[in-house]
Amino acid sequence: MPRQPRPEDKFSFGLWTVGWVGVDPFGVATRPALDPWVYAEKLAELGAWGVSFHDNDVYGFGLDDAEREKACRRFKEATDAAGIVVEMVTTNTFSHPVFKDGGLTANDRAVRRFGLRKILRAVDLAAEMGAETFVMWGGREGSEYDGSKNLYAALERYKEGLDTVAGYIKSQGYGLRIGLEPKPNEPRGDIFLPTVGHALALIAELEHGDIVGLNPEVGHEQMAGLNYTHALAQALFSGKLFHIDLNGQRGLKYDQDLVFGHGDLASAFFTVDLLENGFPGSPDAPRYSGPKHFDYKPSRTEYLDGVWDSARACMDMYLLLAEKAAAFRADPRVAEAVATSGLAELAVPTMGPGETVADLLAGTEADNAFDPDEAGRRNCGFVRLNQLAMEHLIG
Ligand SMILES: [Mn+2]
Repeated sequence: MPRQPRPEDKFSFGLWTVGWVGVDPFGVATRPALDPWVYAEKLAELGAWGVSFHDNDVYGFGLDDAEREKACRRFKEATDAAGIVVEMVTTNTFSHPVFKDGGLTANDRAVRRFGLRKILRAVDLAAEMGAETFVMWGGREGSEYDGSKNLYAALERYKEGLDTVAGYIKSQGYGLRIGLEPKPNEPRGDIFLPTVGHALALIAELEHGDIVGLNPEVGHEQMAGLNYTHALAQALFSGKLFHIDLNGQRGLKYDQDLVFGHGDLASAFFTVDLLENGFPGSPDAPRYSGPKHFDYKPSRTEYLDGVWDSARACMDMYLLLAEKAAAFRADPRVAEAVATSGLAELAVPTMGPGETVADLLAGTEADNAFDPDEAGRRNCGFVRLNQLAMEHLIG
């Protein structure tokens, strides 16, 4: 039996996740599209706390203001009635052909102006809906051919676009923060801001970077062969972990968007351990307390029952892993293995209080007696520690 999610778990789903009808580059839909409010009501029934959407998940691309207003009101009434929070809103600047060369970094200036105006309208919508995070995934910001882009100007335009949106949020007094979502490729051959590190570097160049942070996605980091837990850690270290996208990915291939934990299970275990238990030995380090947002796709083999099964599975995987991680941390054998591994010592600064570089170069009595060969023979015990984690994970 799946575990019953609680509101304090803050599980949230994109409308486009359960709403994906199975269209892929090789085939048509394998299931029907339901109205957006039906997905929200069903997610609430399954125990989700929140929901998120792209502007065009709720109203069509070409709709006029009155139709747009009507669809948004209908959706907001449904979410309020179902007791589900709209925690994040984002903009679709990738589906329509106008965005085939990007929304903020298209060579065509008229397209960029159109894209920026669409994003600013979605910011207003996010504020109306009471969302706290505005995610910006630049899926079409990129290139297939390096000769087709002035890469310097592309970064300047990305910066200009982000500062315009962040400046607008501040000028309107909206309580929104922007979460950039890195991805290395797909749909573009190479997407700008391919990893968390690239995004942090651009944020550091922004005028309004204080309200711009990250929304790292499991699969997007793993598609680049990177470690998602390390990505979360780096974003936390920089005070920039504003939102997360959980899903599953199995290695360096197309964006699979599997159920959370159905990809690299050991990695998912340590992700949940970090989210639930924090950095071991650094109790004062930043923690993530935002929504656990799932951005996955119910596999194309599933009909509607399978859609709900997969949404339930995302939440259940997280809760199962949280139980395993808690048991791992509480195990006295783990405490002993942690002590052997010297894990706690990493939190001790390398230099002593008030110590100068000259002091360090002169060395303490211990420094001068230090035997590197003996230290090189130390058994770190990391394998034993990891085996205990695996024992808890599959035990
Ligand atoms: Mn995502």
